[in-house]
Order: sequence, then structure tokens, then C-alpha cells
Amino acid sequence: MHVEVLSALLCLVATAYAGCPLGFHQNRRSCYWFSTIRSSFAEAAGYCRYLESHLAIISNKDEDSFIRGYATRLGEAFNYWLGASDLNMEGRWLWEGQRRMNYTNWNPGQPDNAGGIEHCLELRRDLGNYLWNDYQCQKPSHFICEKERIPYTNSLHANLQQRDSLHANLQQMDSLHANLQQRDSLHANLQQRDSLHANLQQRDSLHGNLQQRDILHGNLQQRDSLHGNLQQRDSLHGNL
Ligand SMILES: [Ca+2]
Ligand SMILES: [Ca+2]
Repeated sequence: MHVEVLSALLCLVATAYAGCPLGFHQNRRSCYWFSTIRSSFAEAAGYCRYLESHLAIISNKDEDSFIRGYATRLGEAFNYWLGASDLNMEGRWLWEGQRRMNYTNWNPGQPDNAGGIEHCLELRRDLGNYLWNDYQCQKPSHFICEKERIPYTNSLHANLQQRDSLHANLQQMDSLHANLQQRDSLHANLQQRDSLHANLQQRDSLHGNLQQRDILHGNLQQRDSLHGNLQQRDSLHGNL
């Protein structure tokens, strides 16, 4: 998940609430969040979990009417993921991979498992104002999260706990960010060390050259000295 998106989500729900978190819409015993972002089915499930909720489960006609009605009033999204799939077994649709569907409202002709690759439940605007369709799970789509409404008497305590929990998540994200910065800093130090090492090797190499020069210089002096000796010998020979 992207940190920016998470922060936006956290700001949304960190505000104190009675019944439903800010941004969630209440219907009977549940609260629903109609996402403002799009993601794959699996990522959408992850976002909902992070908001201490789950992809919406539609149990009856009343809930279906509320959700489809609200989506139609919003009129913003082309489609929404709900929390059902037939990923485990083709044609066997389950809520959250476990619960059988007692109520359905498929668009006529759906689910059709088009192309053999449609395994996730979406509501689609151009199918009778958000009737149900099976669609490709990896496609980015809006989604709907659902969580149980918190009874008013418990809500303050629950709010405080949720706030603390979200606060801890934010701190963890900050800590990860700090670790990443530290890693970058260590990396920079290692690069600097390598650079210094290269300089030392260059210095050693220059030192080697100087020693070689001194040796050559010594050889030249020795040659000059031999030359002097030869001249002296020639001079002595001349005298003889
Ligand atoms: Ca399917
Ligand atoms: Ca389909």
C-alpha cells in the first residue's frame, strides 16, 4: 500500500464518531465506506482490513437496495468490488471465501465467467444501475468496505481504542521511514569509504612510482661515478 493513500485513509477514520466512523455511511447495523480510490480485488480487501472492516457482504434485499441506491446517488464510480468470489472453485460463489450466498442480485446473464477469467463480484453502473457481475479480480475498481456499527454506549471507548491503534500504525510507518533513511545514509557512508579506499590505493601507487624513480636516480649516480672512474683511469694512462 502507498503511504499517501494510507495516510488519507487514516485521516478519514481517525476522527471521533458515534456509530459509524467519519466517511462511513450507516444503514441499520452496518457502516459502509464507498472508496474514493481504485484497486484490485485483493488490494481492496487489504484496504478494508486496514480500516478494521471487510469488503461489503450483501445479505438481503434491504442491504442491496441501500448499497445500490447510495452508489447511484454518488454516481461517481463505474464499478465497485464486493466481498465475494469463486476463486476457490469455479461457479461456487462465497462471501469472504467462506459463507454461501443466501441472497443474490446478478444482472441477467451473469455470472458468465467471461473468457474463463472472471472470479470476483462487482457492482457495475452500466448493468441496470449496479446489478451484480463477475469480473476480472486484478482490474482496478472502486470498492465498498463494511463494518459493524458500534452501539452508542460503547462508542467512546471504542473510538479511543481505535484512535490508539491507528496512532500505533502511523508510528510504525514513521519508524519504517526512519529505517529507510538510515539505510540510505549507511549506503552513502559505504560509498564514501570505497572512494577513500580508492584514493589510498592511488596514493600507494604514486609512492611506488617515487621509489622506482629514486632507484633509477641511484643507478644514474652510480653510472656517473663509474664514468668518473673511467676518466680518471684514462687520465692516469695518459700520464703513463
Ligand atoms: Ca468465475
Ligand atoms: Ca461477467
